[in-house]
Amino acid sequence: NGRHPPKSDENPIVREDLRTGLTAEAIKNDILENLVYVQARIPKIATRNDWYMALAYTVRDRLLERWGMAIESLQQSSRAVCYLSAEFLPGPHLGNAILNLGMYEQTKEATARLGLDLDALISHEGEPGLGNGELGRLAACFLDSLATLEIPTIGYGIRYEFGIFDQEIHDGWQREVTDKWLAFGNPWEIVRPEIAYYVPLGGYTETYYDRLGRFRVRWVPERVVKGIAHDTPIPGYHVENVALLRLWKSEACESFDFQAFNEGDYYGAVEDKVASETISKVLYPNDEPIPGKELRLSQQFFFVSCSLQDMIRVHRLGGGVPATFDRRYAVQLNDTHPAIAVAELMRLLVDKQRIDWERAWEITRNTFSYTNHTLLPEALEKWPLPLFRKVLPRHLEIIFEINRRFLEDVRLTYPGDSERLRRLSLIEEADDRYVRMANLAAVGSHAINGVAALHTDLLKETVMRDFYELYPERFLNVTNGVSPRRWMLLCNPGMSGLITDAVGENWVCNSQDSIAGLESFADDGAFREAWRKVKQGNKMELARHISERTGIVVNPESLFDIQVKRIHEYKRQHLNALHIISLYIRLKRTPSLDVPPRTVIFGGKAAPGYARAKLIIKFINSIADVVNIDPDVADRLKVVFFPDFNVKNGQLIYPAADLSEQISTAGKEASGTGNMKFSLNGALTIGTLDGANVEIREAVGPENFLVFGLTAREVTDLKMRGYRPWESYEQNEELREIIDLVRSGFFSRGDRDLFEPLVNELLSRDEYCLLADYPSYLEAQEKAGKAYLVQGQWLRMSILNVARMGGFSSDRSIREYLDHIWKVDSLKASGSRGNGRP
Ligand code: OAK
Repeated sequence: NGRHPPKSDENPIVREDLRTGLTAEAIKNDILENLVYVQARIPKIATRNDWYMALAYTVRDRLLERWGMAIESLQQSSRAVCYLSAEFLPGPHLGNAILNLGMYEQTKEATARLGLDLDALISHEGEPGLGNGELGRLAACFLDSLATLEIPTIGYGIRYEFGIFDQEIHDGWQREVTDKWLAFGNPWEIVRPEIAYYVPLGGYTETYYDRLGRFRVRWVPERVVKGIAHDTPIPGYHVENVALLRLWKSEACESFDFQAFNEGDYYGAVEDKVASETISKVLYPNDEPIPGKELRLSQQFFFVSCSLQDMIRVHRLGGGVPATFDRRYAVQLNDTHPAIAVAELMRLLVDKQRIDWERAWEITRNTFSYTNHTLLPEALEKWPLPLFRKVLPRHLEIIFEINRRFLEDVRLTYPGDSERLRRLSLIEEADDRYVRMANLAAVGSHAINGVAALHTDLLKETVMRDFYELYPERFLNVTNGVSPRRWMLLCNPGMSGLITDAVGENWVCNSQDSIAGLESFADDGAFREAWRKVKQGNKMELARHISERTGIVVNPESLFDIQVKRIHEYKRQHLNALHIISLYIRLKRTPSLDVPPRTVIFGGKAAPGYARAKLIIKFINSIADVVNIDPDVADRLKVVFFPDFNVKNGQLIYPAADLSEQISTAGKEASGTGNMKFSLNGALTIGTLDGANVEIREAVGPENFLVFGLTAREVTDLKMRGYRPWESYEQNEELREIIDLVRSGFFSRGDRDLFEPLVNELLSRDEYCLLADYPSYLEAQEKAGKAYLVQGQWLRMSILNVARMGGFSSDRSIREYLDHIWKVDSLKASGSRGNGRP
């Protein structure tokens, strides 16, 4: 359109210098043009949202220049990574894109010339909340790393119209408010009505003989919906590559049923349209599976089918044939939500492409690999057979056939071991029958990984033990990681600047080696002072937001003790709450107590149907109500529940933390990635030996990590012996006092019943062993308080944490996936191994 004059004659989209070729003046002009021609506003009456949109389109234009190149390389590359995930949590795009494109300074100048504040425009953006928690956020960090490492990548998922709910707090309780992320339009996506696929659902199957006289099966669906591609470019850092995030929106095949319309049944005619659009309407807000929800199964199949059909089409465009599908694609199943892909690819290859079963199965197994993200037994997905048959009759037949062949092999390996056969079967045969999605994923994948060393070990010992014994070579660990771009460079510019001054800018992409250079500054007084100032600034900024959002005034000099994550009993926010009560009582009793002032901050959403998690939020807020107005502890203890924890708020919270609470019952948290974000931003961790905490502690050094609590094995042993939590209550005076205080109604305006469900669970069962871990948690907290009082030492530990966290970059995780699972080469690498068999 002539707005971006080509810099090169041969290729109009190649720039001489991607990082500096974007002058402030050019950017300014583009913003103005977009304001007028896209946003239809003149500067005089433009709102902040108008300017934000104009700037967003300006930045997106620069991304789209890279888009064409990325598509081309996708088609030309020998093998591409496809990341199938029901959830993606990319966070706000604008700041990240500006940073990754290397155009921050020019954009700052351009907006200044227009009388605008760039940082205000960046903070104006909301976020696509298309995920519940860490599983979706991990997917987003992985796309960032894949783009940065210049790997041809497509992330496939669902374009939910309503993402995770917004959380409000009223009278201490969580209230869910509908997410409106699309209300003002989404400048980052490109709708592609021409890239659409039909997805059959329901109905029945029938057999027939084809023209060659071969016996075949045909699926006669009850209805067919259409999936339409919505594309978002995900830029790599200072490279020309972008990863492609392709999300599917469901629509009716025909907007109207014209026959019904002509018969005068207007509402009947639009019914199908409404039903079809329902599929991508809303994200299920649970971080555990939702048993028996037909819509959820339809969502999973819908996005998987669109994605596989899309891969086949792109492969064909590049001259490929279905029989070489596995050489073109490495497809990762992000937990079992997309595991139906195993049966769907078989259907597409066998029923549609007429490839024989054995060959199709080989292709399928070469294509897929599966990541497990939880050991919680209640979180393992299984579908009641009647429901499964109703939605996916053909897939059930295919799963039966996969299972028949699989169990035949198992029988040969373990003759007479019918118990094992029962456990390995893809079908659970109890009173009711279920399809086991983890078993389907395991059988249909060539690699199975856990997300932290401990988690992978436990996976092999517990939920996947039989599969591990059967296929030991398929199992490996890939510890999670986080993007140092978003989780340091973008969210913590002050600290990033210090690091760059100290070790150069390589740490942003090559974390492990470069950032380690920071160690030698840990004893440097001037550096420590600069570090302290940065942290202090971050804390003041968070304090400002806390006061705006909650009205609570906190002391930025106090120790910021933070726990942000989904609210769940196994994550034990209520253990943290018990510690607050103990500190409160101690301070009241002994005003001279030598502890630093503390601000305990919580954030996180509870699943709307998880009553006990919602009660934990109320519990925290009730404690806050009492503590925060008590003059006896004023300025020494404050409690804050920061509402609506999401990526954007996280970017504000992690950089301001002194102490990171990672206190799950050992063996329950698969990995954690929040733990990494905190430590990377200079917080010390107080944590159990759970998930990636174990590896973080090893990396930063045990002397720079506050460990406490039972180990995973000790938890199992304790339960085996018979755990009697009430004995802890009886034996520990302080614990008794705390629990009695809660029971007395002290935190609930005299209401003795309000927290009864929490207290009762702790005293009678205590599934997550809070009382067992309580004494050692308290001890570790005391240690943290003491350590904080010796400021120089604390700063030293903080610097060492950052210096030693380089290995937790998602770039490292992705390199491991590439080398050990996907066997995909970077676009910049010469030569190729992707043509070989995976
Ligand atoms: C959600 C639904 C089903 C199964 C797992 C999850 C999930 O979010 N798991 C989380 O995955 C993260 C990324 O690997 C881990 O860091 C968390 O520990 C784990 O709970």
